[in-house]
Amino acid sequence: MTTTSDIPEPLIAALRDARHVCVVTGAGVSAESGVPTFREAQVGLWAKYRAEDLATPEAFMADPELIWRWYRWRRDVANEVEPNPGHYALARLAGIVPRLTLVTQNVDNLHQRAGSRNVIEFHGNIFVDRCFADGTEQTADDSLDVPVCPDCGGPLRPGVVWFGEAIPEDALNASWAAAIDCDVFLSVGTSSLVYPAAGLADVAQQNGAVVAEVNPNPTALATGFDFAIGGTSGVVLPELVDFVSL
Ligand code: BV8
Repeated sequence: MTTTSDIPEPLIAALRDARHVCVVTGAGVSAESGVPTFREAQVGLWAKYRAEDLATPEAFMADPELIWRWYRWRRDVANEVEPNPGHYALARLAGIVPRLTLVTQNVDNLHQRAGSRNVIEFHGNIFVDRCFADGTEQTADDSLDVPVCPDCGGPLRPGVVWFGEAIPEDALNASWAAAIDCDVFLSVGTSSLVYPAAGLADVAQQNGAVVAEVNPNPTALATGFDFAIGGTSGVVLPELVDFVSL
């Protein structure tokens, strides 16, 4: 069987036989929708900042107005784009394999808009607002530069997980359990630099799963995986799902 994306036949066979498939996605899955990846140089006003330096509680406390401007810009970007064939392929795969667990590091809601259900949002969701003090979900008054919590009067923050913050317990536990239980683990569109998300592939491999990466730029972890497919998710995933569905 020849494929334009060089998808190895043993991987397709493993997916066809799989009882449980776990997929972890990163910013690369949204790249073909037009959302800049997390570590790509930022554009325009944000070109002079590194995302890692802005996505921290320290940055928010130092300049909440700047951080709200950054997240509102990212919300606008996410709202202006559409899911791409890679997102839709993963939603389709969920209807083909007996069980699929989709864990995303992305905060842009594109998997959900493509029809994926029960998405585990490992790093939260950019469209959720939370009280900075106690993390309760609130509704921001977007007319304010820094929206305030109706309960405590303190600042609200975007409902994402910043560097140095713990992953939401339910998301961490569910992802960990899926990595342990799955037969095939797909790491798609992530640089595998951020932990604990990047550690899930190893958990899967230690528990006997077949592990494959889909990324046009092989990551440092890829050499330890069973397969590394050097292509974009918008091209590879639809083809992979077509072959699995045959
Ligand atoms: C934690 C949400 C502990 C926000 C994000 C010092 C102090 C504290 C912690 C640490 C520390 N040193 C290290 C750590 C751990 C730290 C970490 O891993 N740092 C790294 C940088 C070394 N991790 C944490 O802090 C985590 N928490 O450890 O807590 C703890 C425990 C208990 C109590 C308290 C604390 C929390 C990390 C979460 C950070 N938040 N996002 C926001 O979005 O604003 S992470 C951020 O990186 C995004 O979520 C992003 O998804 C994620 C990973 O990046 P990628 O998705 O991989 O994106 P990237 O741009 O890097 O790569 C894109 C890839 O796609 C590339 O490989 C590219 O080749 C590929 N690609 C491009 N186009 C395509 C494509 N692939 C396919 N198709 C294409 N078309």
